[in-house]
Amino acid sequence: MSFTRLAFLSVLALRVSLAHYTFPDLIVNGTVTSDWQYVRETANHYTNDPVTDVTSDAIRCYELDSTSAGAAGIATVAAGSTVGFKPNIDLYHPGYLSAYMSPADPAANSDDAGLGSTWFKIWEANPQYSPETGMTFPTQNEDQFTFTIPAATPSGQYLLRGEQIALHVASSVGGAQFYLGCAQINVVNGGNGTPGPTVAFPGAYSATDPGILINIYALPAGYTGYQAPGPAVWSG
Ligand SMILES: *[C@@H]1O[C@H](CO)[C@@H](O)[C@H](O)[C@H]1NC(C)=O
Ligand SMILES: [Cu+2]
Repeated sequence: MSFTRLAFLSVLALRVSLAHYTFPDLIVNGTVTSDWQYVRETANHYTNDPVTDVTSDAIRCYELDSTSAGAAGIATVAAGSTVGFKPNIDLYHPGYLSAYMSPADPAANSDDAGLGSTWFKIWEANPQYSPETGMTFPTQNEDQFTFTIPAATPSGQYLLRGEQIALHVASSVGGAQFYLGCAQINVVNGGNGTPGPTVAFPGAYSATDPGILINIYALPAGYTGYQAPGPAVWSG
């Protein structure tokens, strides 16, 4: 084997081993904001390692420490506008994407925001399935994901939680990898909707949910499609 080819393969191996990520950048008003400007800095800001225990507090916002909330700003966002998250590298893993919101009390940058059954899902991007093609992942390798804050969302401060559940090694309990972050936002020009159903983090997921414990390379006979974990999407 030539040295060049060996070097190439080493780089490839390195890239695979580093294929974890964070979601440090909130996208708002068509602009990618700075790292951790509005997203609470996460404990994996250096390692990029995922959360793998759905019962841990880290599944909520994965904060670095008690300074994460106060250190990040609060972005003003109009209801009905497009927001999103940009990971630090492309979404290398196949998975399921979603976004949740929680009305923040007393403020989006308070440590207590996001506790209790306060989270509602506003968006998701499911793996696709057909018997002919098997399971496919339209969002894999994207460099960002964006979605709309429902126009009916009441004005006020919220945590906005973006998440990918990566499914490449999800065939055993604890194998699915949760990449996530929480942005602090202030929704303006809101509506009169009643967001729901609501869930708590931890609590929303079980390690054995069919959308979390799944062998995407060997789907069971008679498989009919991806079953997303968590509540139904509230579209306002
Ligand atoms: C986004 O645009 C709105 C006006 O529609 C403005 O009030 C808000 O400050 C902007 N947010 C950011 C983070 O730039
Ligand atoms: Cu990874």
